[in-house]
Amino acid sequence: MSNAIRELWRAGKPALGGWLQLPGALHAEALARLDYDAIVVDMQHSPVDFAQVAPMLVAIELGGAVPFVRLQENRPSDAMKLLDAGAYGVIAPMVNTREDAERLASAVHYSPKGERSFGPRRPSLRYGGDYLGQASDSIASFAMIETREAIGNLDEILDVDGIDGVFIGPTDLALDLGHIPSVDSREPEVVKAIEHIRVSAKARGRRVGIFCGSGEFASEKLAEGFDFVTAAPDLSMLLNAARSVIMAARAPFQQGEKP
Ligand code: 3PY
Ligand code: MG
Repeated sequence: MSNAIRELWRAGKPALGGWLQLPGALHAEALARLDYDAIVVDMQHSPVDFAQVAPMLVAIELGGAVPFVRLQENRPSDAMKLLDAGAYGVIAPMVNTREDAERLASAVHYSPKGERSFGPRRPSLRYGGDYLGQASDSIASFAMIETREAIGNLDEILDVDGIDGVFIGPTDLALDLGHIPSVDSREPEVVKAIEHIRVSAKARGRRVGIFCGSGEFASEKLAEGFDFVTAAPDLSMLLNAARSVIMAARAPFQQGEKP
C-alpha cells in the first residue's frame, strides 16, 4: 500500500491538504472526511504536543485523508517518533542547506537508505510484517524553503535523494526577504521567489508544495502546477466563519446597539 498522495502524483494530479493548529481529534476527523487529500498537523506554530498529535493522526486516517505533520524543527528523533505514531507525510521547517535536507531524508528511511530506527508501532498495525519493505514508499517528505539561504542552496537541496521535494513557507520567506510576513502575498519579490522555487523544483523533477491562507490563492497555485497545496489553517477558518456569523447577527442593528 503506497502513500495515497504519491499515487495522486503518479497519476499526474496534485494534492490538496488541510492544516491544523488546534489540538483535537474531533475536528481533525471531521475535516479529513471532507474533500482533502491530506491533513497536516502543524507542530511548529501551534500548541499541539506529542500526546495530542497521536490521536489526531488516527482521526485523520479514519476520516480518509493522509496524515501529515509539520515538525517543530528538523530533528530526526521527532520525525521518527511521528512516523511511528502514524504520520505518512513529514514536512520539515527551515531546511537551509543540503546537509539539512540530508538529515530529513535519513530520518524517514530505514537502512541502507537512511538511519530511521525500527519501532513502527502504528504503521505495523496497517502494514503488518510487510512494513519494512513498504516503509519508504509509504512516506512522503518535504523540505521547507523559507529563507534566502535556502534559495541560495536550492539546487543542492533539490538534488538530495530520499525526499519528495520542497514546500514553500511564504510567511517566513517574505520576512527573510525584508517584507511583511503575510500569506498569499502579492509582493513582487516574494511572488518572484516563489515562482523561482516552483520552476527550479519542476526542472529537477521534484515535487513542490506551498502553504496558502485561502482557497482562492490555493486554486491559483494548483493551476500553476504545484503538487501539494494546503489551505487553510483551522484557526483562521474558524475566525473567518465566526466573523461572518457575528456580522450577519448584528447587521440589522445599526449605530452599535447590541441586542
Ligand atoms: C511559513 O509561511 O513560513 C510557514 O512556515 C507556513 O506555516
Ligand atoms: Mg515558516
